Amino acid sequence: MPGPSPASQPLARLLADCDVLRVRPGDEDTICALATAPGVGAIAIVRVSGQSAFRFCRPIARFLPSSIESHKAYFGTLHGRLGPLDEALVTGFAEGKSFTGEESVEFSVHGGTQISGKLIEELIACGCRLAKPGEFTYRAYMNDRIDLVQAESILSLIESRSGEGSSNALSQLKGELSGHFLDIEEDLVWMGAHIEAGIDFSSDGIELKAAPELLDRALKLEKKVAALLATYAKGRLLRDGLTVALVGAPNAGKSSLLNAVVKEDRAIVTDQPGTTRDLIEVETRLEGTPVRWVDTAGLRDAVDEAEKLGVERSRKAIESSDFVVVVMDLSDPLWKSGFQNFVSEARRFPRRQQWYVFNKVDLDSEGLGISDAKTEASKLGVGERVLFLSATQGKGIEEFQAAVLAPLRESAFAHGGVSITQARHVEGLQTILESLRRAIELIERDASPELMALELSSAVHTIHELLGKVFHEQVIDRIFKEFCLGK
Ligand SMILES: Nc1nc2c(ncn2[C@@H]2O[C@H](COP(=O)(O)OP(=O)(O)OP(=O)(O)O)[C@@H](O)[C@H]2O)c(=O)[nH]1
Ligand SMILES: [Mg+2]
Repeated sequence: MPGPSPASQPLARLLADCDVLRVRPGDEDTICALATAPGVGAIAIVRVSGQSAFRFCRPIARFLPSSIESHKAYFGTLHGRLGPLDEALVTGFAEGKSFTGEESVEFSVHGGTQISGKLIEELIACGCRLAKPGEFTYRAYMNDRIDLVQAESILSLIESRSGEGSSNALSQLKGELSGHFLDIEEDLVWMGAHIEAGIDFSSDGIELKAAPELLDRALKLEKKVAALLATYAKGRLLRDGLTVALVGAPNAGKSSLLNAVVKEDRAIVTDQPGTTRDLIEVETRLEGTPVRWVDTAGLRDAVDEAEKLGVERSRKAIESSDFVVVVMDLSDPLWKSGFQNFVSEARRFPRRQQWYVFNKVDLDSEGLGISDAKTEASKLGVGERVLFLSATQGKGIEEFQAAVLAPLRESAFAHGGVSITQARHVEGLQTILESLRRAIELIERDASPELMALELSSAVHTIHELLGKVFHEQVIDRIFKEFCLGK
């Protein structure tokens, strides 16, 4: 049966519900798993965690002393039921001093799958259970070593594909993002408590004392939440990298531009319009950020079926990219009408970054075309988004790449350095923002304080879910199943 809606619970009850984590079947087992990538390598690490970790490891690592010192590595020969297994370094971690918070052991054995596989079999024979994906991190969360946001950051750190992405994940792991969420929680609880305490049941009905102070705090919080939400655009780019679609009319030089950027002849270039039929994707790194360049078929009324399908794919590539680079041929006498069409079409994608690139400037020896194009761009309101280059002569390529990266550096994205990267955080912050806006409207209208209290309780419940302060089984399962085994 569904429980009562959070909005119907008073604040005090919501706060009391925090940190009540439910122990589930299997949570008290001692678990083991390979922590390093399977396959050939110099060493492999097998992890064990749980209340019987030391006891279950002893029959295998007989050289361990009777009192194991935490964080100390012991060297010796491991034994299985059928004889010696390997020479290994074994490190013990006392309860409360390990990543999971439980008694833990790490075996560093020789690499390859054989030895670590046999060691895991022996550990299971001694009473351990094979860990589920993410179960070590799950236990760290359950034992209050990290909150849910930090747990997610571990996954981001492992999966991060850029230097900036991993530093962002590390900031999250160190608790920077949780700190922002805790600030939001503090503001919401402060407001909720003030509303509940300030409800004055006077003879004229219910009214609220200290409303101006409350409104001021609510407006400041609204800005804070909106600013944090705005960091998602950058956070996602840091995590996944960016996709840049090169589009435009046939023969404009899209494939030539792709080849110039990736410094390789990856796409066929000819002077025949309609050369590229299919999408050509090449990945590079710009200042550590992965960038996927997608060369597309020239947009025109296709002359045959293959080209028609290619043009459809070009349109799909526009929809799914982060950046659209419209390539135009400055030497084409008809560039102006093409430019106007592209700008008006781009208005359909207001959120996406657009660049208008005029290629073949080497053919514009007197620079008349450039000055014409600049005037036209200002008229169309895209003067800031125009670039001039020559793909075949390599002129303006570096400036072009810098322009593509510019939004990543824009200070509008900055929020105390850390960005949100998870869709779950976006959903949660949006819900909070909506509740907050409704509460602000209620305060401004001098409406019933009870309604305000309901909105704020609902927002407090959401921030608790974000931080994992309330146990939400499905959310927790969804997060940890993304992890690899042994993490
Ligand atoms: N002079 C000059 N010619 C260029 C430049 N860039 C491309 N070209 C020429 O323009 C022609 C078309 O180039 P592509 O790169 O194939 O053009 P595209 O936009 O990919 O064309 P489609 O695949 O047909 O849509 C080729 O003959 C290129 O050599 C440039 O910067 N200067
Ligand atoms: Mg092409």
